[in-house]
Amino acid sequence: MAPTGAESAKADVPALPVTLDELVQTAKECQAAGAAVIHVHIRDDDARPTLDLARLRDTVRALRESTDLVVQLSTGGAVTDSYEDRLRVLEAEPDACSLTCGTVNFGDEVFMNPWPFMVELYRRTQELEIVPEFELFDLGHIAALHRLLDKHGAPYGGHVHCDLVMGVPGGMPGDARTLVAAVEALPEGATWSATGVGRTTLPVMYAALSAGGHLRVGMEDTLTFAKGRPVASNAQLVERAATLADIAQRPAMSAAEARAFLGVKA
Ligand code: KMH
Ligand code: ZN
Repeated sequence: MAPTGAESAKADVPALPVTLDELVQTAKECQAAGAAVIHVHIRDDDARPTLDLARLRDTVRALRESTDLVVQLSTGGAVTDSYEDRLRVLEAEPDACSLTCGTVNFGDEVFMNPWPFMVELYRRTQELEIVPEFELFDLGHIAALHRLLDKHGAPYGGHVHCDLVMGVPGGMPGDARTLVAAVEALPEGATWSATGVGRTTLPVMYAALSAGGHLRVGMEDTLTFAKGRPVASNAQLVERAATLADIAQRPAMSAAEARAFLGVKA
């Protein structure tokens, strides 16, 4: 579950959780609705994206006190964040972190993930025993993931877990045939979730459920619930995903099951 992201403004999306209290409340609601992992971006007092380390530490602590969710901090941040700040995120000691496997056009911006940065981030996850979730925005990112594993060994957690982020303008499209192509290219034994951004939310969710994947949903990626109907809350998106997963006979994992599945440090 990805409740906030770095791209939307609170002024435009009043339901977006931006304070610590809002984030914790959202996390509790989403866990009750079936979420097991929270992918976290935080905001400053003016609701702008920040990677402030003290705030990240407070956030990890507060989420652990109030929920059992696997706490996965974003190392992607906002497109304007420095590599140094993005690497420092790991010092907040999360259970897991995102690790994007290549640069990608990101709407009108560029989300920068050059090879040396990827390698440094990966080595730090191994040293600090933080489970990386490999974020794949494009098929070329999967080739970079293979190269990373070949050169730098297995991830902490014991197996490779990925998230296909589909439908970003500039990345791979969010449709079933692209999802199948991406899944077929993943490393042997990898597990994966998928996320469809914007109007690709539902096609990607159905495709992921039928192809054996897990789901990431939330207001980082989806602001429209249905045509003409803005998302009311993150829990609304989690409830829909959990319902579809139940119908597909692939019910959501508990947070405890997700911890064991991902190999999170006890
Ligand atoms: N906000 C994007 C530039 C991640 O969290 O690792 C990057 C992003 C990916 O959201
Ligand atoms: Zn993110």
